[in-house]
Amino acid sequence: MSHDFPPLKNDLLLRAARGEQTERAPVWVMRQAGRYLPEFRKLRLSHEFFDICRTPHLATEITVQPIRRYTGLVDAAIIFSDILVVPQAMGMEVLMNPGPVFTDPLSTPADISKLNHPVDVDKELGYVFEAITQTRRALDGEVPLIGFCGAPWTLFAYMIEGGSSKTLQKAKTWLFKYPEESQALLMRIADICVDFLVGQVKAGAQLLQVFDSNAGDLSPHDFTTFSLPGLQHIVNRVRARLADSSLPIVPITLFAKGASPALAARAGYDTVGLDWTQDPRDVVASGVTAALQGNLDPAVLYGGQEAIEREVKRMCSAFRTARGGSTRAWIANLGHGITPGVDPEDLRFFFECVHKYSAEGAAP
Ligand code: 1CP
Repeated sequence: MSHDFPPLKNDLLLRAARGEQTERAPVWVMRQAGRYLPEFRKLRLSHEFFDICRTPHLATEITVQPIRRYTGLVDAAIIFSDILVVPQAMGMEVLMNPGPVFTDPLSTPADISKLNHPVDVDKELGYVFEAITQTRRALDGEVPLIGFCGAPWTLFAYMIEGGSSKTLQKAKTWLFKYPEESQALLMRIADICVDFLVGQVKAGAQLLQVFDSNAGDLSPHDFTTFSLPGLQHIVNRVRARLADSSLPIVPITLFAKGASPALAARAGYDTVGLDWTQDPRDVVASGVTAALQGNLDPAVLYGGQEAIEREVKRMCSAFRTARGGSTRAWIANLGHGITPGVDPEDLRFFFECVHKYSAEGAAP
């Protein structure tokens, strides 16, 4: 590889993702570069959301904000971007005001012909690759950098709904009314995700995460029929392409929110992310052997420090019991993204509690 990045000083995340025993659980939180941070809100006042994503030095600055604030406490950075940059690369216009809005969502399969095909990922998403490379330099090896993308089903749902939706009625209509066209579009998105993730590793990403945030809206049968094939395609093709290009075969995490972890595990990712409705003891008992990530209810961060300490202790004990007494192969995190109203000092306390209660030899 042509990059010459500073050596990594903290590899807890990568070791846990590979299933190893670590001195304590590595910890980061989804959406850690975001609205709960005053330094983010300040920069956001003068810049549109997607302008920040498209401006590598701004994306770098925001990515490192939580690393700077929580030096020595947080064990990973995640590149500042959004899952919706993929639909943009496919030719769709997406605004953020304040949630995502597509100006011209797909309404019937005839609209698929309006999408860019094929998508030149280097050209359309090169700004993400540049941001990753700049961020790797800025991090100076303090912590590994995570790259990510949205899962085909979650992106498909946004492209049809035109924004966030409680019921996903339009997207599900497609699955049941146009199953073949839906599957073809899902696989087209999956192929773009493959190029995008491989490009992120080439640019310097050290672990990848796929967000299937809408997975829980599908029945187990429909998740298996419509979401799982794209997820499997992504992990298999990314690993093969990395090997063919002599790039590092980085660990890959699947966060399929709301899906059964045993089903999600069938996709074959190194790590399976859990939301807070799942108990790690049940997950391991159901035969899942992948590393696990999660899973504190993000709302606990509103409960004050006594609640945070009590719930982190409970979480550590659950993951430790799940693995027969060790915190092997566990990446501590919330069960979904951190929300805008959290006090950054309470997040600091969360990190400190994870360090204390996940340590080898800590009281069970
Ligand atoms: O106005 C603002 O500043 C927007 C807030 C914001 C932020 C900080 C959005 C809008 N996206 C992001 C960044 C973001 N999005 C990251 C960056 C890095 C980090 O984690 O620190 C990541 C990984 C995402 C991923 C993302 N975007 C997902 C998957 C994860 C999840 O939370 O389920 C989804 C569904 C989106 C869509 C999206 N982007 C933004 C909004 C408001 C939404 C709708 C869904 C939502 O409200 O969470």
